[in-house]
Amino acid sequence: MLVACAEKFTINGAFRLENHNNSPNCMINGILKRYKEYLPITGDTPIFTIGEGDTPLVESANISDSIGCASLHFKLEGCNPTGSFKDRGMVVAVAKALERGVKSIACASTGNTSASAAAYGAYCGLKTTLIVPKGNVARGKLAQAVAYGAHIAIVDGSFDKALEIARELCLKHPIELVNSVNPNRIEGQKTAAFEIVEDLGDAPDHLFIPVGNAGNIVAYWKGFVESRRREDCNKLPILNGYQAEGAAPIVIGKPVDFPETVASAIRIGNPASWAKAVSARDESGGIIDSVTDDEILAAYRLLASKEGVFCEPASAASVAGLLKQAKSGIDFSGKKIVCVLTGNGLKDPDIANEIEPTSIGEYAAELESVEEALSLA
Ligand code: AN7
Repeated sequence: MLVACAEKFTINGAFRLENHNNSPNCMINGILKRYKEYLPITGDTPIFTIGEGDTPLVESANISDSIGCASLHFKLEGCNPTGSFKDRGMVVAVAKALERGVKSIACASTGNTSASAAAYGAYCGLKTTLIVPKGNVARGKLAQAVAYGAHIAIVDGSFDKALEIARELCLKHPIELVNSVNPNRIEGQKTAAFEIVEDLGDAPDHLFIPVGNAGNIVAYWKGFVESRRREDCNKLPILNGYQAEGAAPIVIGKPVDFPETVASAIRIGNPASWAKAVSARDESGGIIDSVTDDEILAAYRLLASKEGVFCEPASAASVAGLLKQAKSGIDFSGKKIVCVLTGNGLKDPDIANEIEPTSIGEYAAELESVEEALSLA
C-alpha cells in the first residue's frame, strides 16, 4: 500500500513538503487531509501524514459488565504511528511551523510528546530538540526519540522545569515550541472527539480521560463542542479527568513540587492547561479526580488480560477512574461511556515486566516437555 510519497522542494527559500497520497489504494488520509476544513489550514499549509488518526474505537468485552452501562468503548490512541495521541496535534503543529519556514522544533516532555516531535521532525527534515526530565521517561519513549535522530537534553529536574526551559529556549531562538501550549497541537488533538462522534453516531454520555499537562482534555472538549455546533451530535459528554494521586495538582488545587507516580507520562506538578481544563470540566458538568498507583496498575493489568488492550500506565488512569466511580455506587445504567487510552503499553517495558505471568517456564525443546508444561501429558 502506498501511504505517502514525500516530495521536498523550496519556494522562496522556505522548506516545503507535499504528499501525493491520492493513490486509489491509499487507505490513510491523515488528520490534515481528512479534517482540513476544521483545522487552521491555508492554501500554503503543507499536507502530509505519517498515518496519524483514524484510531479504533473498540467495544469492551468484559469490563463493561461490572460497570452496568449501556456500552463501554476504548479509544485506542496507542495505534497512532508513534504509539500515542500526541501525533494528532504534532502533525498540525509541524505543518503550521513548516508553513512559516521554521527549520527547528523543540519540546519538553515526559516522553510521548518528544517521541512524536522527533518522528515528525525526522519526516520533515527539521532539527528536533527534546528536553526531558532525568529518570522520568519510560524506556520505549526514549528509544524512539534516539532512533528518530532527535537532539536530546536530559535535565536534572521535573517535567515542569523542563517545560520552563523549553519555553525560554524557543523565545530566545528561532525554534518552534511544539508542546500543547502551542494552539495548533490542541487543534489536531480535537479530531479524536470528531472520530468518536462519527463512530458512535453521537457523543458518549461520559468520557474518561487521563490528565497530565491537561492539553488533551481541553482538546477533546473543543472537539465535542465543535461537533455539537455543527449538529454532528445531539449532546455533549460529561468529562471525567483523572490524575495520579501523587501528581494531582488540579485535584488538590495547588501545584505539586515533587510529583510522583508509576504513570511517568502524567508525572506533572503544574499543568500548562490547568485553567482551561477546569473550564472544560465545569462546562461539561464533570469532574477531575485522582486514582492511586495501585488503582492505575490494576486497571492496566485488567485491560490487558480481560480486554486484549495493552496500554501504558498513564492511559489506564481513565479506566481506573471509571472503576472507582462504579465501585462508589454511581449508576451508569443506560449510559454510553468512552475511555481514552492515550498510549501503547510497549512504551514502558519496565512496568510491563513487573506483571506476574499467568504461566511461564523454560522446558526442553520437545513436545513431551511442552505438554507437561501445559498439564496435557
Ligand atoms: C500516555 O509527553 O505530557 O493531559 O510530555 O503521554 O494532554 O498532558 C504526556 C502526557 C496522558 C496526559 N497519557 O495528557 C508528554 C506528556 C499519556 C501521555 C497524558 C500524556 P495531557
